[in-house]
Amino acid sequence: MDWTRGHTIGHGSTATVSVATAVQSGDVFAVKSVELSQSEFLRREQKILSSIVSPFIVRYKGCDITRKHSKVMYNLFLEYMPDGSLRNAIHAHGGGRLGESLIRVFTCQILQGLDYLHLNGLVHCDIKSSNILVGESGAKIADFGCAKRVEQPGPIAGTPMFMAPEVARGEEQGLASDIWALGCTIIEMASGGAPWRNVSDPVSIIYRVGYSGHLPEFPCCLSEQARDFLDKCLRRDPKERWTASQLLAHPFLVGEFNKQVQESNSSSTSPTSILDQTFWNSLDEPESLESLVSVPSSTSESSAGERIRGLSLLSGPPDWDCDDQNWISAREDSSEEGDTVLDDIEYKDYKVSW
Ligand code: 3AM
Repeated sequence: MDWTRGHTIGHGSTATVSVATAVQSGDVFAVKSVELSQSEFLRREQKILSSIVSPFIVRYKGCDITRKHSKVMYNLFLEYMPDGSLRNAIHAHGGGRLGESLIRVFTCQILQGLDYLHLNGLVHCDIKSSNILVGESGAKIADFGCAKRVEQPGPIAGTPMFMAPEVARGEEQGLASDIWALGCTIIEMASGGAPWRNVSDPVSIIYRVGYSGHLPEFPCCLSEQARDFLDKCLRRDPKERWTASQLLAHPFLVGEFNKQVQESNSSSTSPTSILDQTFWNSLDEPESLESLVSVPSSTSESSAGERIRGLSLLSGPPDWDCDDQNWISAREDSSEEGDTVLDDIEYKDYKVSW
């Protein structure tokens, strides 16, 4: 596939992410790029993402290897998620915390993604708000650079602030560890801050998580139901933590889950995905975006779509104009500026087995 690289969206821990456009179709997608010699995490991500499909996981669109200046780059193509990370969405929202009805919608979507992964024997190993991306259809799990098969032994991976106690102690990293991290992500959404307060350096965090016997503080703004849900995620003993399937049936989520399933299964008058564009277009503009985002669950009659749409409008559309001069052609004759696609044989030589 011929493609052109657009402006840089951001720099992650393993790669630089840019917008890209397919030359023939004009389709816009995201490309994660890193030098081939440092592409271990990205190739691991490719291996996993290319084997899974879920509406709750960012979609894989291919990969290639290009030459840019004197560097050989590994590129991973992904569905473009226009509203960026959930972390950004939390911070973009006034007050830096989300209302409970929106927390419920996002939690339900992340959990459906986790349920799918776990049923397929995969552990994500790095669930946190900056690894959840938001688009028109809501939240999707991204960044599979640390993911592994559940039975696969391997080094502990992830982010200390979100590590479960058994992971911090280096004992095991299994399906239940993702559930703990989901609990930490809910705290991020509800408080706008880190799950553990007053600790910042990784060693202190690991000690606190692994050995203190404490739990992160539950945000006081959450309802009893939401706090009970958190309690089922944040059990220090991984055997006591609820599974993704059990949590989807918890009273905090069950109504939302049934609604999302119904919406996705319903007829042509309803969206095929809960936030189908036609569906968006048929919705009335909200009177107040603020009220959509923070409306309390007890009084909310709005659909998941309306609530997330409110959030996406608050965070603003991407700025397509700012970096136009940086667009380059992937197959330019001159390799001075652009990425030059290397041929398939060279690419296959670099594929890793996992
Ligand atoms: O640096 P920020 O948080 O603004 O959200 C991701 C992050 O943005 C974004 O790239 C940055 C580095 O990871 N990102 C990652 N994958 C993306 C995708 N598929 C993406 N943005 C849109 N679509």
